[in-house]
Amino acid sequence: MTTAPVLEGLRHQASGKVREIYEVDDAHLLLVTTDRLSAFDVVLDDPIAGRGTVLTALTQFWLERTADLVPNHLVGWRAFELPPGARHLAGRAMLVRRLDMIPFECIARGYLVGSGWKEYRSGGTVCGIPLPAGLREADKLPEPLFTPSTKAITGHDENVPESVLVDRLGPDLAGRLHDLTVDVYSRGAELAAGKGILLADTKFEFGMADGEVVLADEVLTPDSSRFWPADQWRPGASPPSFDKQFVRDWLESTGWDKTAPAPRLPAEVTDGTAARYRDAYERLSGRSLDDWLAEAKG
Ligand code: PZK
Repeated sequence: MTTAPVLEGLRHQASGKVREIYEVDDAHLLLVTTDRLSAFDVVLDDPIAGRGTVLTALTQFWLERTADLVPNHLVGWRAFELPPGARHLAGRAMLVRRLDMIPFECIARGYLVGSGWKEYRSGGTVCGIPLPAGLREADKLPEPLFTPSTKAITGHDENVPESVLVDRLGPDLAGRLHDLTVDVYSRGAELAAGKGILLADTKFEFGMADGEVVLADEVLTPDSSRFWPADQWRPGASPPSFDKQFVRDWLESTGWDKTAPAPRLPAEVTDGTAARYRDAYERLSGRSLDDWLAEAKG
């Protein structure tokens, strides 16, 4: 547990595991992503150099490539667009529109994995949605599923049937969230597949502004999604995570009991992980991270 940095002229509002939010004015917030990484639900002491920049660059990339599908909260990310007290954070800070957040996580699943695979194996459904028989672990689903969840009071999120969204938000808004979730995921998954990366599933957050649904938060990053290297995907086994597998495998090899603090990571593990994050951005965007960062810093 650490304290969020003091930024001149900005009031700290909230901390996520590896991110911070500050208030800019009535209509804007600043989201800052750190270089820290969590594994097995523990935030590690050793930063992964450039990780905050990759998560920010990926979000900026995807928001630009989905802006024709849905308006989004991003207002600025280049130094000159940020409040003066945050310009030194250019590359891992985003100025965003302050929204009324919709209190559901909008999840799209394109592949049968994790808790979805377990539920399918026991009863042929995923989040209560019936699927064809005979699917294997990590199989591509016939169509992406919309499987919303809600923040449970204690820690982890709780899946809810789509009917709960219909009851709480009304059929029009619930239907719009379903369609946007599937459409933005499908756009991302198709582009990524062409670059050798499978997006197995992802989580979106939406908010409202002026009566309009707006895409918020981070978008199609390895923290909000499962990224798989396409060449290591084969149905019948769970593919390794593109980014965290290297850290998880090393931590497992130490015999660590998964309670904080985690063991300190050797340089080859932090450096190898940093290289994987950078590679994910560069493969997806076709742009060097240094080039993007130079534009951010101005
Ligand atoms: C908002 N979070 C999650 C993100 C954290 C927590 N555009 C917005 N308007 C209003 N609220 C939010 C957003 C966005 N995005 C997002 N919580 C509130 C979150 C980053 C760091 F500590």
